[in-house]
Amino acid sequence: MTIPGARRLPAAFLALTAGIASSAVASSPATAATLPASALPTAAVPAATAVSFSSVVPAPVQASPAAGVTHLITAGTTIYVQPGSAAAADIGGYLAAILRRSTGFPLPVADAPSPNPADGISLLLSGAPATVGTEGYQLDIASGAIALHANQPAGLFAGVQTLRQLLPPEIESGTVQPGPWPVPGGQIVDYPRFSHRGAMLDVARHFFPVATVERYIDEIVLYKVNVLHVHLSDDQGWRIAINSWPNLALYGGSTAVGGDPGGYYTQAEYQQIVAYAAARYVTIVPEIDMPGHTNAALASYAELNCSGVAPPLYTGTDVGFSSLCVGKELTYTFIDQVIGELAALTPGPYIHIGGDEASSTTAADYATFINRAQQIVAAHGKSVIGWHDVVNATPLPSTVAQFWGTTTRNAAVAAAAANGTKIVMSPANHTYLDMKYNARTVLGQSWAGFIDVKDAYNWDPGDYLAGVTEASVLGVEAPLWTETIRTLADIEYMAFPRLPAIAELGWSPTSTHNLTAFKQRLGAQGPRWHVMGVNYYHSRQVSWPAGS
Ligand code: TNX
Repeated sequence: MTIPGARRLPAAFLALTAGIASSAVASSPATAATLPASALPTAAVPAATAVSFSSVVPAPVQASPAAGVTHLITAGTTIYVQPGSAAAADIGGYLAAILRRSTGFPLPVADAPSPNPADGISLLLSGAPATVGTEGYQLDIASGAIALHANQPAGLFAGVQTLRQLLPPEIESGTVQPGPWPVPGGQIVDYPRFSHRGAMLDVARHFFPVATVERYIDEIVLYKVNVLHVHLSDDQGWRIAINSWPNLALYGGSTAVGGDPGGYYTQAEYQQIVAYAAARYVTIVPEIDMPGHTNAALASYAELNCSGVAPPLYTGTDVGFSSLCVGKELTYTFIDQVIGELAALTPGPYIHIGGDEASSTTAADYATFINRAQQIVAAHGKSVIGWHDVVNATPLPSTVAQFWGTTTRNAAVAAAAANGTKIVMSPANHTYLDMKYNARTVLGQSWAGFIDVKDAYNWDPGDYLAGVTEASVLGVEAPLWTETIRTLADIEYMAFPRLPAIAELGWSPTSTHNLTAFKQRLGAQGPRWHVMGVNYYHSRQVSWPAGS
């Protein structure tokens, strides 16, 4: 599909993916001590080349720049990590892999010699204030050393993303760049507002290979997104191999919207995605949509249909016509086996059971079905997330409802929240990445309206739905449905620059909310996406720097 105004993808396109190093504290052969003097920096770098603290997305809780102070990453820089922590060593390896590609420096990863190293970049699991919690961090940048302190590895990983954004955009290059590599001095103390900061990718309407999902994970973690919800089944395709029901993937996965090629993940491939995500502090939430959105399953097994007759495979984009047979006991055996296999492959706490748009199921049947599905998920040791329609059943205390409406009032959701149900906020008119930016956008749909940057950013997840207070909100999620989305370039075009807006709403405190400042922060990402080969939409609502 041709996208007007879209960037062509530079050669660095596929070179982006930085590997997480193995847990060994890897040391590259050349250390600062063994480098020739000529490899060490000689000239002072003008501070003006350093990025500003006000360019970081999501906006940090507290950022105190130190005027005139700059730290220079050089060929002599060592990345120190918390001794005895395999996780810290892995994060050190991850940071080193990103920085080595563009700097060409050896950047050895070594155990920190003391709790306060006087040089290098230290990733330490000590010295962070308790207030930053499990995902927050404190970043201190002085001319002599950079120290990142966190209470947990997730906080180090988040802090590393901030550090990346404080380096010049060329740091994201897949090839060696001339530098220099200044980091602005000062202190950042930072932690998230919400624990659930999600993106969703629909791999059912169109299938995307493992490499595309991994690339998307690499892109979203830059904005501290920590959940990837994968919509694994729908009317148009079933995308995960289930050993006890093999035709689901083999037949139900064989096509896609418009008759495009299908595909599915083997269980090993799904586990590869889960592991790739976990190494980047992202929890995978797998979704098997039910009882509606099930034509691919119904086409694969005649016995799942109330009529006993399998419908043909479906490649259109209508919704709401299919349903599992609520009155058949086999339906629950089916769900039990599918969820059992999926739960065994999924370390995260949630299984998403969809539950949306079950328009060909009566209200009573819907409640019966969802209540049984909840019990089945619980029996496999997981909690349910469902689209907010599930509040029309009887949510278990652990069930989370994902709001996808377009209004600020929903009595049933408000009542569930008052009753203890936690809510993930995905209002379609603000967070749906498949909505067009405007009438000229070729990709996407417009049933929930056009969504440009201002629409994605200007709402408050903690004070949006009448009767749903911040305490009931688990977080936010930006879904990308893929009826019209066929390639990685399409995914990127719809996600950027809107996904970082949703990510900021999930992370940053309301005190930092400011559209004018956000347009500048977001604009600063443009040169990074250019270097990374991310195919982003040049929204006119963003203050892009010249040349991005
Ligand atoms: C509604 S949101 C759907 C999806 C479609 C999407 C297209 C939701 C829970 N269901 O099935 O893909 O709209 O924007």
